[in-house]
Amino acid sequence: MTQTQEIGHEQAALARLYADFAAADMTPLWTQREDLMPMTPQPKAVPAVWRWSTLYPLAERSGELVPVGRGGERRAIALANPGIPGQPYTTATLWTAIQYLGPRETAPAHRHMQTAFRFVVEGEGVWTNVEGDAVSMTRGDLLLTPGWHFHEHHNTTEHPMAWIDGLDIPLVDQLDAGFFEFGPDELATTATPERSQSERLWAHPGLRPVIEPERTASPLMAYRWAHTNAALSEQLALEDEGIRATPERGHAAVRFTNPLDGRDALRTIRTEMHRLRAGTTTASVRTVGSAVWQVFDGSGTVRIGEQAWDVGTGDLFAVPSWAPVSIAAEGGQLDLFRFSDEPVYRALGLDRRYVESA
Ligand code: 1HN
Repeated sequence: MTQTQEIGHEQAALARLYADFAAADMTPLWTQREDLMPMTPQPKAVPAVWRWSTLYPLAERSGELVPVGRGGERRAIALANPGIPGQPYTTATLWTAIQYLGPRETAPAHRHMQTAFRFVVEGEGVWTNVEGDAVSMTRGDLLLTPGWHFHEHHNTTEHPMAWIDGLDIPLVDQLDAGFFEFGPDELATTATPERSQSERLWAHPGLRPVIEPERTASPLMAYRWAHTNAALSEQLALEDEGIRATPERGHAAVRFTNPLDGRDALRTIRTEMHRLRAGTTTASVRTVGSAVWQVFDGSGTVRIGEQAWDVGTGDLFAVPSWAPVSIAAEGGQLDLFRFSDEPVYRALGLDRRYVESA
């Protein structure tokens, strides 16, 4: 055989080998290594911004055209990352939606393994009943719905209300861990108390009731703006007094926690509120795992990777895994709500963080 004939022979044998791999449902690593084990995270989700001025009118139109009720369950419209086409996912692990409830409307009871929260940038008048406990929703409040808790929503007023939902739907989908159950068709309660039972029992600073709770999820269903605002203001005031209080200069931050153990308020989702003094620019930080931010008050510029956006009250942005993010408060003080999947990465030993030097 000539050398050329030998090479031809080997190529034909290789082609047969690959064909036989495919026929046997096998894939060799050497053709795939960079997809399977990239040098750094390669998220499909891309940095993206959604404007409140776009979201709200579309939610309002849904309110006029689309009823809310059994089956669909919620008038929630997901923020779908353009890097993950065909899926209603904001990042690889997080689902974010604007939900709209018209005057006197009700969203029926159900429960699911997916963990959820609501965050309110404007409006009031809806109560979310969590396991039969009526929890009011007003601007700046964070309301929890831990996994497998029955919940329903109820607008008791003559005006509509919209808010943001965050859930770990993509994560639970990947893990094939989803269970769902419908609840009763009638409201568990039509009560409209100022304070939920959960707050009356659990929202006293540094004090926990001595009874043993029934669950390990946070027993506190509402984190009120008055407390969040005071905590942030005090951090900046203490910083002015020369006391160590903030994660970086001009940047106050609090994390919402489970009063049972001081860990994240939700098992799979980290929730935080950040306040930047006017003129402050944060360090550029990369974290493994993804996050979604919503501007609560003020305006500024967010840089994610190579791109920059001007953002204002109500605007949301998605930060994919390992994308560097930096936020600048331009004009006045800037308040932002942030949620992420960090507790999951932490629990699995996959967490990593890198602060780029200025
Ligand atoms: C859900 O239960 C809510 O309770 C919001 O408000 C969004 C998306 C998918 C499945 C269940 C809510 C949801 C959801």
